[in-house]
Amino acid sequence: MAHRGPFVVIEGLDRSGKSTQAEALIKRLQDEKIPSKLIKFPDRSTPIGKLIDSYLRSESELDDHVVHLLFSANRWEVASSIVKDLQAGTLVLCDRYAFSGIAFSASKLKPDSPEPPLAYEWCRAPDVSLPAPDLTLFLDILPEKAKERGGFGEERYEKEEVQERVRVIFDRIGEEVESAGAGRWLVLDGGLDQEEVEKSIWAEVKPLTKGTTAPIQKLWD
Ligand code: FDM
Ligand code: MG
Repeated sequence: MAHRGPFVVIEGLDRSGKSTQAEALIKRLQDEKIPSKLIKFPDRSTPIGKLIDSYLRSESELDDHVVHLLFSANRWEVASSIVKDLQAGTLVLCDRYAFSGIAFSASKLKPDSPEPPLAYEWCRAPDVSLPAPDLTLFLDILPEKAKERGGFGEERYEKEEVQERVRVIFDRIGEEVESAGAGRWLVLDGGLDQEEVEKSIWAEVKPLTKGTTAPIQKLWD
């Protein structure tokens, strides 16, 4: 049976170092001549991504349900190309995925109501059956520490109390990923020095680079 490429996701709070680590990892993979590709969600370049971008910059308002479904649609736009790349033997590295989708939407509150506007299960539903990652690296950081890093506070969700709630939901997601048996969820300390985080990520990813014959799983199925 032919080997396919592994699907690796990096998740975490804003300013946890995801994008820095994703770039360092893709460079390492390319140096090692391992076929690999970096993608990112939201992909702000597509027509759907442009609606998301304007919402995140607070240049437009959208109903919470609507923006959640746009984030999911933004993944479905490229779902089949992820599968194609994996089947061609390419390692696909993804900076944020459906887990951010659940964590940020399900953490929302409304000032005038005790009930969150979007239930956890409702948030999970639109991403059911997307290709499931083989490994998710969750860069854990305390929101108070993330806040001290540059740029925090520019976009809609970059507030300490939002990030606190998001972090709690990410914990729940991690447990569910592990118990569903669809891929590993690994928590890494994103508060450590960049080089240390790079080392621990490489230790996890290197063994996957030989590819796998395991079928691509589907998220939450
Ligand atoms: N975000 C990201 C969501 O709310 N839902 C999603 O499905 C995804 C992928 O968008 F605050 C949030 C998380 C973050 C914001 O992400 C923009 P980047 O990584 O800063 O571009
Ligand atoms: Mg951001």
